[in-house]
Amino acid sequence: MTGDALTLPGPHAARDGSRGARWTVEAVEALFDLPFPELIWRAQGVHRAHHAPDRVQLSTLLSIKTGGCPEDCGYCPQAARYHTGVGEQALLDLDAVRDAARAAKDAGATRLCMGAAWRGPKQRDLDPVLAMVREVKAQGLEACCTLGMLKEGQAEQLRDAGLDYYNHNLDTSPEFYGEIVTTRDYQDRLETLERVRRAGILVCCGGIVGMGESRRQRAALVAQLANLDPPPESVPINHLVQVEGTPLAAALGGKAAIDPLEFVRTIAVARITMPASTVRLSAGRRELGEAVQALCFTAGANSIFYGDKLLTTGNPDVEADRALLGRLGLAPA
Ligand code: SAM
Ligand code: DTB
Ligand code: SF4
Repeated sequence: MTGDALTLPGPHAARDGSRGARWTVEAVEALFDLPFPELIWRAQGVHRAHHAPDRVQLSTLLSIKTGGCPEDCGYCPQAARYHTGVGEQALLDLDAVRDAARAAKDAGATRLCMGAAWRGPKQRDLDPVLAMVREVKAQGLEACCTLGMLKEGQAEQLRDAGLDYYNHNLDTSPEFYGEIVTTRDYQDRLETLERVRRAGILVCCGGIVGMGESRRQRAALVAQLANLDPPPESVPINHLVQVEGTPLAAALGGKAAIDPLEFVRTIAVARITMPASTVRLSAGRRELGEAVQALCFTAGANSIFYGDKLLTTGNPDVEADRALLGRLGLAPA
């Protein structure tokens, strides 16, 4: 193959001068289609131009309200309607959050991400969460929340409490979304993201791969993320964790829906299309194994969820992660 054959379209320049460059699905798919070494080489180049190549940001997850969720996300062990063995727990108290924040900081994390299994918070839910945000900040950590859809005014309250990031994932492409979730739509997700952005909170927004989507649909997810204006500061790329009792685990039967190298490609394409963003190698690291994780870092991932647990499922333990980063010559950011 000649060098010319690898010349690809990049983002389209803004037509009206008001928005940033836009990626077409075709241009993103063309990146996916590159020979693997070429794709990784390009991603590594973009990574080095925008980030310290040997640094990895560490975020610790804490489930502040577990299970019993009314939504029907086909991947999620916390949806009340699926029988996954995840029971419903009340909102954690402030002392438990303080303890978790201290433990995360002592272990070397710089951010605590608090997740709640809600469609969205009611005001009586939000008040105690605001106190949690203040407490996490008082412990010297960045604070992130993922609470579902936000109503008018709620993002401003979170911002005033000191929230740094709000996580709200687009999860998959607009075309595939309706096959995974029916209790809300893509536009609902975009509206919450807009509220977060307008309030001046940093945006954490990514998705899940390995749900049975096509490569084109993965490309369409990445294009959606990259075309947010501006792109999210933080982009979590999750590999589906198949949890027994969820519709997706039943449909896929415990067999991974994609080749692990396709997951690495997704990380590389996210890195190229969102050069300044932090790309987080998120759920599914235990299942991916260390060699694939090493490829993900090489492809431009520069953040992980760090701690023995995600929200309800397992994550590599902190000693294993420290050892892995050490073996790769990577250091916490
Ligand atoms: N309820 C809120 C919401 O849906 O926005 C916040 C918590 S929800 C658990 C946060 C994200 O976790 C989801 O958007 C999804 O991307 C991810 N997630 C949930 N279950 C997962 C699974 N089994 N594998 C990979 N990612 C998952
Ligand atoms: C994100 O993108 N992944 C995290 C976090 N944001 C909230 C959640 C992963 C959850 C994996 C399944 C579980 O542990 O319940
Ligand atoms: Fe509920 Fe969030 Fe799980 Fe969907 S992903 S079922 S909204 S906790």
